Amino acid sequence: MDYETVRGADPAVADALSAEVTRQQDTLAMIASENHVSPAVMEAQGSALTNKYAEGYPGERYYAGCEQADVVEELAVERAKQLWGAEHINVQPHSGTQANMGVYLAVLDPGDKILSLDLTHGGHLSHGHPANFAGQFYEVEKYEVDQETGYVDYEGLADAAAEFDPDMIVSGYSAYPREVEWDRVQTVADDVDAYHLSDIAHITGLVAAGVHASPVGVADFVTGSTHKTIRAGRGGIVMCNEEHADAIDAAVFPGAQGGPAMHNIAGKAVGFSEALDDSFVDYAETVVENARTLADVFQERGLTLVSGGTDTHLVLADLRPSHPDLTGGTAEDHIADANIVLNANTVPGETRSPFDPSGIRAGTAALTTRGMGTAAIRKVGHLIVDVVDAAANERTDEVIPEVRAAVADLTDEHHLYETRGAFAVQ
Ligand code: DSN
Repeated sequence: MDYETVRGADPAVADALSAEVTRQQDTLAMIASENHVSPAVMEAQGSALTNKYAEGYPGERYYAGCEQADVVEELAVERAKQLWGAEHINVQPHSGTQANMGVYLAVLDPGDKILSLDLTHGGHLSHGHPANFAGQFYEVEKYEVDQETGYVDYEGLADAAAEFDPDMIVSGYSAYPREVEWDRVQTVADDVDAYHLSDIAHITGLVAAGVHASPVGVADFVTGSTHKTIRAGRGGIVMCNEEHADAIDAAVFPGAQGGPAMHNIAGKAVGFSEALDDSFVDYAETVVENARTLADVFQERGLTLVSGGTDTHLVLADLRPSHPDLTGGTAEDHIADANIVLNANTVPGETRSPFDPSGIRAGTAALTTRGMGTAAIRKVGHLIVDVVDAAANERTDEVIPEVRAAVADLTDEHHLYETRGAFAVQ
């Protein structure tokens, strides 16, 4: 990808865009919230719809000239309904956080109470962190995972709900490797007469493929992002029953947003269509199988995993027991130096700063898109631990060049835009 047209207009940006493609080709993307979309999704996102204002919804726009915007949005909605089975889906949120904002605005008043998982236990900023609007507009209390097991402490959640009497309980997490028991959260929400928002941003694709239980039809609201385990480009969605449809639509626009990013909605439509292909189920199953393999290798090599494994696309390692003097941030830097890109992450019972926490989080969605199976993932797992061990033993100068060479073999074998797994595009 040379970005020739951009280069003619703006060589500096073209250089950065080309270098980014090279970076993605030459590194292993293991940030659990990242993936690689198909060229078809990218082309749709780069389409003329970026020029169009289309405030409103199909058939009810505030501006003229929205015929094609309507076609694209209706396709996105129809395909999303097939993927997740919700009665009503709004595909306009610019991101998962904007989707959550839409839900809060739809049914909460400022000052209402939200009960959500602690950020250091796997929650998300938009579930009520003080630095986010949700923590500033609403009164927020936290529940936790059981620090022994790493699983959501559903009894603790029930106790916290009985004491706090929330208006909304948020389930669905950003750094939680286990299957969420939506019914158990719903029971608690019913007991305290609270709304239940299930934020499946990380597992949207796993839920669509049926490899993780679905909260649709259980929780009042389900939000997701469209660029993590589903490869439909950057954005968000909100799902609900017809009962809440008008409130959600009004909360997303004009409540939280102005004009929808129609080019991104086109990307969603294309990505959803790709995910409706039978091959997507194979993809999602392989993502989870690969994450389990990564978890096995990490444990064989002595790392301690939060919850002892995974049911999803991600693993979360607590470095403190095996490498007490190595922070997640230092590990992340050295691993990145070896061309494997993952992120430092807080862990339950965190004793360090969120800016340099004690864990590392790694996901398999992007590597699976590159066509990697368990044999390749085993190699990757060993390479990561080679670097972690080297960082703890001050042997990085010797080990990182070896790991970089092994990563280059893997990235050459699993080329990004020539053999994209199921799509085999270009
Ligand atoms: N930043 C995303 C993640 O990495 O989990 C969530 O928004």
